[in-house]
Amino acid sequence: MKPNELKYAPSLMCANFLRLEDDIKALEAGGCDELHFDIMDGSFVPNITLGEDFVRAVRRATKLPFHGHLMIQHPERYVNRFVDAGCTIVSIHVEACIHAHRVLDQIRAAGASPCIAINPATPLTKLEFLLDKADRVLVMTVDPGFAGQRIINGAYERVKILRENIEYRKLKVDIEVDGNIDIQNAAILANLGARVFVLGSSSIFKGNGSLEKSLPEFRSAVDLRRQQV
Ligand code: S6P
Ligand code: MG
Repeated sequence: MKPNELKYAPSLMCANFLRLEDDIKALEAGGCDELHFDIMDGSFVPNITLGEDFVRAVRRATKLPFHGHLMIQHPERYVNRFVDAGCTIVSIHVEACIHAHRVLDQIRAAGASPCIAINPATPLTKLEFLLDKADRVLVMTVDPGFAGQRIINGAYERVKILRENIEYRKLKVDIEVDGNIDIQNAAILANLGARVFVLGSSSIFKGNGSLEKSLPEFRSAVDLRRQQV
């Protein structure tokens, strides 16, 4: 990613499944950078959501990068299946796998970009010896499991600390934030160092407007708001 570039990743869990193909085309027309797939197993998180068949079906509709956010225990069992289905970026949770180095290597060997995800209550020090294995950190700004939650305030400080650590170590790792990303939160988090933003029911999927318009409007609104926060 270019140093100051911001990317937006609509979360398909928040989309209207009855008109998914039209909405994906609208998101593409609106300048969408990548699509975010929330994969939940009913164990690591209470909810059960999308699976590999869903990813495979959406892959037939677009060439956009796909980020599979695996909220599942022992994700090493499923990494290759989700890459085969079309994921080009795969996140595993630091809380969900015992041998995280091996799983990040597994993701890269499978041909995808490895990302490490971390819950709001997990100390950032858990990432210390993993950062050089990942292209990206997915900082959860809510406890994962559901859309429509409120941001946990510690998220801001966590992004700041993480960015400083990455810069100090001269690593090439992007920070992505996920959960209750609205214009205000995105602007603050962008100024603190976040570069990729998951968009759900707090932003472009709120209401029933045109996604082709709401995505570029959100992008412009964040750019403007960053000068005020
Ligand atoms: C949450 C999941 C997220 C949500 C997204 C929803 O467990 O990882 O990706 O889909 O956060 O967005 P919002 O705006 O409803 O929080
Ligand atoms: Mg997610």
